[in-house]
Amino acid sequence: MTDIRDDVRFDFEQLFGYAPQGVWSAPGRVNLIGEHTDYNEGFVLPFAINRRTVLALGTRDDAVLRIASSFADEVAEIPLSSLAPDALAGWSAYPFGVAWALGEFGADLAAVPGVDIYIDSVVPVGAGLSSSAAIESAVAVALNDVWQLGFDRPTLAKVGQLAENKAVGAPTGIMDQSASLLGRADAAVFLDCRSLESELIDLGFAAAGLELLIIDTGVSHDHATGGYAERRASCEKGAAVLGVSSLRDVSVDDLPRAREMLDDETFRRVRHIVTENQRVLDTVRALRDEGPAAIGDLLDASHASMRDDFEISVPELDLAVETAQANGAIGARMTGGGFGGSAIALVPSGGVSRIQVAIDGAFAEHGFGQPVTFVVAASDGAGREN
Ligand code: GAF
Repeated sequence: MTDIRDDVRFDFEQLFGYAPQGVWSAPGRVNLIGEHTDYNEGFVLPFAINRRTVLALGTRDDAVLRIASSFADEVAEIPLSSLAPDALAGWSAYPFGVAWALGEFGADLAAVPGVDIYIDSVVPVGAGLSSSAAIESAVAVALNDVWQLGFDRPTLAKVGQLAENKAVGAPTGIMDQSASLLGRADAAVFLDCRSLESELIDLGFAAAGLELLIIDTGVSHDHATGGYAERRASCEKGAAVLGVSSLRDVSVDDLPRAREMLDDETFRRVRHIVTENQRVLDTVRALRDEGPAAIGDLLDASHASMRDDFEISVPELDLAVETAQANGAIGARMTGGGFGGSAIALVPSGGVSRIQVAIDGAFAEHGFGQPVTFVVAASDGAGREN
């Protein structure tokens, strides 16, 4: 089997006609718990996964950016001086958007050389595993290195988020880029999305005889349109009516009063965020004090809250979760922004194939498309490969 790092070097040289200066990579992420809490200044607990986006980069002697990839036919090209959110479209808006956003954070784009970049990826697209954040983070660390910008990782996460918000047009939070940049093997990133302080929490899955199974339903989603932005707007409305700057400032004890002040739908959106923040804190405590076998009920409760209160699940995700729970998973939930994508199940090591078979059977019985199931491990965040 060839190594993707050798492949991108080879493909870069074939396409651009010279050897790249180096190879960088960044992982996708899975969120263990803490959904839609990031843009409410709450808590999240994602981890970087062992599926990476890899790029080769070479500097040019002019001020032009050229980007090619294994997943698009054309070579996209733009002068550094023309970078602006409105000038970007299609998949190249992700990498070009990062270059633009570095400028917004203070990089002098008039003083840096142009670059050629070739990108390849084994992060599944549309699966809710942040293939987009993986591209943004790989490009951010690579440009930060070759342009010698000296930004720290929390700042690079904000750069990636700005690219996604303004160049791609998806009103997403800071979680995905943070996981891709701050992740470590066998650990989750416990991030306070208000202070942006983070801490690595040991997962200990292997020592506990557990595996984290991803069930990609194949139902694709898009956070630049529709439901994601609507949920964000509901949260902002709830915070405004309750007189707080963000739902981070609402506690579980405040919920009875919130019920009296809010319409039913907004109340349920708020209740999801408030209880989900508490579940993240409880999950961190359980991981520290008792180990991962103790977090199953929290995962299950998170799914129920997303299905019933936040209403971002779909029948395929509910079926994946219920089937995993009924076939030996100690906990399961949909993960990511919702409206499609993947579910996760925390499963005893010997029980993975039983759950896979049960899920395949259940999906076939319901006439749903065949899901893709695979185990992921917590891995290191973005960095230079060679
Ligand atoms: C998507 C977004 F990009 C994240 O910022 C986060 O809001 C997540 O959905 C839901 O938790 O992945």
